[in-house]
Amino acid sequence: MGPDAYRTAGLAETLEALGHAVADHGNIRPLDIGELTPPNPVLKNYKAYVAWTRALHAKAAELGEGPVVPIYLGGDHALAAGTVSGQAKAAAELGRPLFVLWLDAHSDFHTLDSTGSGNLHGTPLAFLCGLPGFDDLLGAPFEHTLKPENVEILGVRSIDDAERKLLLDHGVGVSDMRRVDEAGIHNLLKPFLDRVKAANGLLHVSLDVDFLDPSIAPAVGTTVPGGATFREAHLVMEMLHDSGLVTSLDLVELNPFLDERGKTARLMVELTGSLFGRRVFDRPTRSF
Ligand code: HAR
Ligand code: MN
Ligand code: MN
Ligand code: MN
Repeated sequence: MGPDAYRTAGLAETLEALGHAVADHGNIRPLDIGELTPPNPVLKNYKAYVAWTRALHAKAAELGEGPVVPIYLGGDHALAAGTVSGQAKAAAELGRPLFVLWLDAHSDFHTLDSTGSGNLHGTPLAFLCGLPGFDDLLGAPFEHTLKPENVEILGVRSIDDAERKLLLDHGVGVSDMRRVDEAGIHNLLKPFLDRVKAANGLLHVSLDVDFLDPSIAPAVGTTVPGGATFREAHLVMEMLHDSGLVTSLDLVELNPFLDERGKTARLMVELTGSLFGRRVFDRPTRSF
């Protein structure tokens, strides 16, 4: 239902009003993958994870070659296993490194072994960074793994013990909400964007609804108090726009059943508008 909620909330119209040409590629379907035995009995919807990842990977590998900026509408954050792996493959073909900004209350860094809940939306980032055990997802080892230091998880405030250890062992960039409060979100994002730029990198942004504070974005199944404010979230999007670096985007975890009259869907659309160039006030540049 997520993609239709974004359509209803005016995502295409918002982007068109900013001068962008928009093509809606419609809803993707999962691939038919036959029988598959989950490697761990606790995993939920494992076959669906594999089937969707393969379909999304193929689509993202194609769109990632450019010149478009794909926006992937979820659906669950498990979607990123397919979209980011496809973008990473395309980036490798272009000979450029892929960086990922993961805006989320959670770090989604469980392996298929370490997850206690079996909720697969808690695992995509571990797959993308090349942790072992995920070979079913693409039917072969993933070749274009992200460098953990090229990932920045921003705004996180819920990390399980097993994830904390894995994040530290692999050197993933993590800026938790305490650091956001102490340093200011601008001061955490700026050095990361500078690194992407210096490396001539491509930048994928994966925006989980629960990055936002539940008071402004209630339509998500896994709310965590103390999320990004309306102003912090817009500032992040405005900085991303100004950087000119963003080459792909996920909008994930929206559950329209939990929304209050479309408020969360509209906010996500507004934030996307800011990422694509909406601003409050611009003084024309004058030289005197
Ligand atoms: N870490 C918890 C688990 O593995 C919660 C994961 C929740 N993930 C999302 N996406 N909602 O960020 O169950
Ligand atoms: Mn989910
Ligand atoms: Mn997530
Ligand atoms: Mn989350």
